[in-house]
Amino acid sequence: MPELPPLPPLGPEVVDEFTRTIYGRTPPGGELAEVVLRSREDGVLDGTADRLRHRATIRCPLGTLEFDTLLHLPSGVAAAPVVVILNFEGNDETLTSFPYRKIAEAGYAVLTAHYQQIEPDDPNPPAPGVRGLFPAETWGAVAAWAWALSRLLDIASTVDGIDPERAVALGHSRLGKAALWAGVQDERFGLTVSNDSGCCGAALFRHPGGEDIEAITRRFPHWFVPSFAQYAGKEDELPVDQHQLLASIAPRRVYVCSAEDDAWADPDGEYLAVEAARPAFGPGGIGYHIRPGGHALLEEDWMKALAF
Ligand code: GTR
Repeated sequence: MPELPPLPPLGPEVVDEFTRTIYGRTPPGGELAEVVLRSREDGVLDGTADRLRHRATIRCPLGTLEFDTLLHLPSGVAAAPVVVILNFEGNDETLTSFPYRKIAEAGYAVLTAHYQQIEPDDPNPPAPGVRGLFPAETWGAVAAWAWALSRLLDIASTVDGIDPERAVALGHSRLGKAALWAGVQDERFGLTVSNDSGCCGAALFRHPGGEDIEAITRRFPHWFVPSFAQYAGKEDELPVDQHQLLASIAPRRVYVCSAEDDAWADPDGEYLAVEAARPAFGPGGIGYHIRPGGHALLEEDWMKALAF
């Protein structure tokens, strides 16, 4: 493996380099205009949680963005810490894929929205997403999803029963990349969790294995700034590497989850990034697990991350 860029000095310059080279600049603005309660069911999941659905409106410079959220609050908790997470298949699909009952029993609230209601995952989207609501900006879709995690926290902050001072940004795979970028930029997140986030997430570019810049920019050009593709096959010329991304979140906490059979996300490269970033954190500031199995966000990942 080629030598990694040095960990120090960290600071705004390193984050600027990630902005310029990979993710693009997130524009200022985008204000929460309205959060309308659509439904509320108390005592679901055998009385462990209350389930609320909202419709949120965000006012952006060139128009408004509307999307639906699904919230689970742990029953009987006055001010619960909250996990914000985008989902892949729609809010209702999380009712069967997220371990909501266990999460509620652990005392956490979860607020989720469907990622493609924010920004389509398509190099030639049929309709523009939130990026079309800001003038002349160059952010990629990963940055738009990261922006959405911050908006989810804005929404959570308006709801009784949540302690917005204890907020977790969590994401799986491409949305794990977004969670890390949200964690770097939004200091309200006390914990950032990436699950199987791989290339442009927690995995080192300079560690060979799994997805590389050529593959990711060919298949997903819309995720990043267009100029990132110039680094295809030139990983060791990148001015940054992902241990610096993790370290940029310090002193706030980070937890990285890998899976043994998820070679495309390069679990070894994720582990090495965590170890290289560790000196930037205080004791217990960064954690890692690897579990058997493949590319998925499983109950074990949720519960180990929340226990951390
Ligand atoms: C893959 C992509 C990865 C990862 C994954 C996912 O196709 O190559 O970077 O993001 O999708 O999001 O499941």
